[in-house]
Amino acid sequence: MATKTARAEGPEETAAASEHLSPGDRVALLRYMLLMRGLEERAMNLYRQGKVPGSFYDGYGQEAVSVGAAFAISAEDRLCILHRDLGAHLIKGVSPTRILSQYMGRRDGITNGRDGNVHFGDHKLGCVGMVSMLPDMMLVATGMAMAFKMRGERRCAITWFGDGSTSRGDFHEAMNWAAVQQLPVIFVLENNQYAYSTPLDQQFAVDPIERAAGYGFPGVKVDGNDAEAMFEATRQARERALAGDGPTLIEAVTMRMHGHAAMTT
Ligand SMILES: Cc1ncc(C[n+]2csc(CCOP(=O)(O)OP(=O)(O)O)c2C)c(N)n1
Ligand SMILES: [Mg+2]
Repeated sequence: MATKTARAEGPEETAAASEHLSPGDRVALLRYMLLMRGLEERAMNLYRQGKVPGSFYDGYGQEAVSVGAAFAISAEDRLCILHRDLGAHLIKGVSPTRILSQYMGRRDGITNGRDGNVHFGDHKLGCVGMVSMLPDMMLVATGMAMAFKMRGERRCAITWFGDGSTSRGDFHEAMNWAAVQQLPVIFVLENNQYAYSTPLDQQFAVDPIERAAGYGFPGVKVDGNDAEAMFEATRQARERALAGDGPTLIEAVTMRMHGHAAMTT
C-alpha cells in the first residue's frame, strides 16, 4: 500500500558537507546567492514600474537550489534551467546587465528582445532556453544526454523542474528512458511545496523521490536551502553520470516564499 508522505516535513536525508569546496568556493556560493536575490529584487521593482513586460517569476528564498547545483556542473555540460533558477545562468557567466536587459525586452538581452523573464538561455554558455510546457525540459535534457552517450562524450545534462511537474506524463517518460538507457542526466526536483496554489497533498499521494527507485535509479532528498548540500548531491550525481551509471533524481526541499508570479502592485 502506498505511504502517504506527500506533505514534506523537512528533508529525511541530506548530503554531507562537501570536502570538495574550498573556503573561496563557499564565498562564491554565497556571492551568487546574494547576486541572484539582489538582481531579482531590482527586477521586481522594475516590473512594478511597468518596465518589465509580461509576467515576472522569481526564486526568492530558493537561491541555493540553482546556485548549489550549477556550481557542480562543468563547462562541457548542458543546463536546462527553469523559471526560478536564475542562479544557474549567473554561475554560467551571464552578466547581471544582460539579465536585466533580457527582462526588459531589450536588444542586448540574451534573446535580443524576443522574450522576457522566462524563456532564455545563452547556448554558448551551455544554457538551454526554457520550454514553457512543463516539464518538457526533462525530455530535452534526456535527449541531450542520449546524444552525449551515443557520441561517447564525457559530459552530462542537468535539468530543474517543480513539484507540479511530477504529476505530468513527460516526467515519467523522461525518468523511464533515462533509466533504460543509463543516460548521463541529473534531474533536480525543486520541491517548493506549491504548484500555483496547489499544495503537495493535492498533487501526489507518494513523495516523488520514491519514484526514482520505481524506475531503477537512485533518488536523494536534500535540504534545498543548503547550497553546500545541493552542490555535493549534484557533484555525486555527476560522477555517477560520467561513470556510465545513469541518472539521479535529487529532490531539493525548499519553500516558495512569494506568490506564483509577481503582482504589479
Ligand atoms: C503543461 C503545462 N501546464 C501548465 C503550465 C502553466 N504553469 C506554469 S508554471 C506552473 C506551476 C508549476 O508548478 P511547479 O512545477 O511546482 O513549479 P514552481 O512554479 O512551483 O516552481 C504552471 C501550472 C505549463 N507551463 N505547462
Ligand atoms: Mg512548485
